[in-house]
Parts: sequence; structure tokens; C-alpha cells
Amino acid sequence: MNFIVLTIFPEMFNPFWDHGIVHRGISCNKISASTINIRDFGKGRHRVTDDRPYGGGCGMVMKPEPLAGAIREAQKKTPFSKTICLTPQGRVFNQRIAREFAALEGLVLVCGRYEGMDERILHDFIDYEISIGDYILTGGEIAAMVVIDAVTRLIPGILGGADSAEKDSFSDDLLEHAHFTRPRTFEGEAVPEVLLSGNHREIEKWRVETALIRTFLKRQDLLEKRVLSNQEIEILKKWCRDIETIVQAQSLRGADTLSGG
Ligand code: 9D3
Repeated sequence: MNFIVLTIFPEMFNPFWDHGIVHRGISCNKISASTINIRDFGKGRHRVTDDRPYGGGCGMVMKPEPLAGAIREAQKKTPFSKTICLTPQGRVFNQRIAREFAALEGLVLVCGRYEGMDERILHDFIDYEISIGDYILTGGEIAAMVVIDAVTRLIPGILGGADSAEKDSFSDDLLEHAHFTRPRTFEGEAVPEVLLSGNHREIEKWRVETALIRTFLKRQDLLEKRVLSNQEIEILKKWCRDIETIVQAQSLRGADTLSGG
């Protein structure tokens, strides 16, 4: 996988290339990563990359010529790459898009700044527009890092085998079970007994149930979209029966009171 980032702030990427998963990917030649400074394609002594918007209004727009020059340079280096633009009006990035990108030869990531780029660049040079969520950033650089991080960890041989289950689409829309490590008691709170039992069937059952309850409590939206497994349906039905029992007990108690309330 080849990543080429087009930005007017290439220095922002130096610490990013040098640490963690991206660094690991580069070291073992599973990925290559570089930046192109859009300013290098700007004209004049000041190598201008922005200009005032046609039609008036505040803010500046990224000029098309430096962007086109930088994109052509990147595409020359990696002719089979897709070119994406990080912009607030793009499709919202998710794990499915990360998986699609991980299957590509390479990505050219164009980082917007100011109010945005000249529309003709988007029409003529960009395959996909991507946003990382509904909040306002000051530019596309951090968004590009988010995309690169998510894509890199999906490339085989970078993370190791332990995470392969996470690559399975079935695990995307469920939160993980709770995690515990030593010490056995921390500030008065003990680790759940079942995890110390060595009973792997019971541990697996506990994990499925806690994953489900965490998702139900924290992210009901995920659960509603999910195709549930039989085991999960059984757990949810059991909760329904338990809750029904509790509610039933309440109505019986009400009938018992002298006031009848
Ligand atoms: C007048 C409205 N503009 C400023 C408030 C719109 C606007 C222009 C440029 C808002 C943000 C930006 C810069 N953002 C990005 O380049 C960006 C981004 C984002 O802001 N949110 C989520 N994903 C992304 S990807 C790139």
C-alpha cells in the first residue's frame, strides 16, 4: 500500500510516519508513505496556493493549478492509486470504507485547507470525497491520518494474527466485551470471578453476554442494525423474560396494597 499525502503542512506528518502502526508498516515494507507539498506547485515568489472566492464572501479557496500539479505528480508516482479528498462534504468514513481502501494499490490523500478547494479539482481529479464525521476541523490533515491509521491496521502482516477476528465484518457492529488485567483487585473492585475460573466455555459465554449488554447500554443504534446470531437472540430473549418477571412482580405488589394503588 502506498500513501501519498498532498498538503500545505507536510511537517505535520513527520511524527505520524515515525510512530506506531504506520512506522511498523513502513519498516517491514508493507506500506510506503510520503508527502507532497502543494505549495511547491504554487506560482510566484510566494508560491500562492489560495485566492479569494468568485462571487464574494469571506474566507479563501485553494487554487486549482497547484492542486492539479501536486495530484499529477502523485499519480505519476503511483499510477494505480485512487485519489481521495478529505473534505467535510464527503461520505462519512467507516470500517467498510477502510476495508475497501485496504484492498487498493495505493491512496493519494488530498488535504483541504481554508474554506475548501476549487470545485473543478473535485470534478476532474478526485475519485472519492471523504469526511471523518460531523464536526468542524480546520483542515484535512488530521482526517488523512485517521484514514491512514484505520487502513494500515487492516493490511495483512502488520498487526499480527491476534486481531484477525476484528477484520471480520460480523464484529464491526458490536462493542467488545469488557477487559481486565492484573491486579486481581484494584481500588476495591475485583475482576469478575468467571475470568479466573479457567472455564473457557463459561468465559466465552460471559464475553458474548457482556458485549451485548455494553452495546445495548451504550450504542443501541448498532444493535438495531445488527444481524443477530442465534446465541445473541437467546441472550436477549432471556433478558426479556427476566425483565418481564420483574415487571410482573411489580404489578402483583401493587394489587396487594391496601390503598389499591
Ligand atoms: C463556512 C463553513 N466552513 C467553515 C466553518 C466550512 C468548512 C470548510 C473547511 C468546514 C471545515 C473545513 C475544514 N475541514 C476539513 O478539511 C475536513 C473535515 C472536517 O471539517 N470534518 C470532518 N471531516 C473532515 S475531512 C476534512
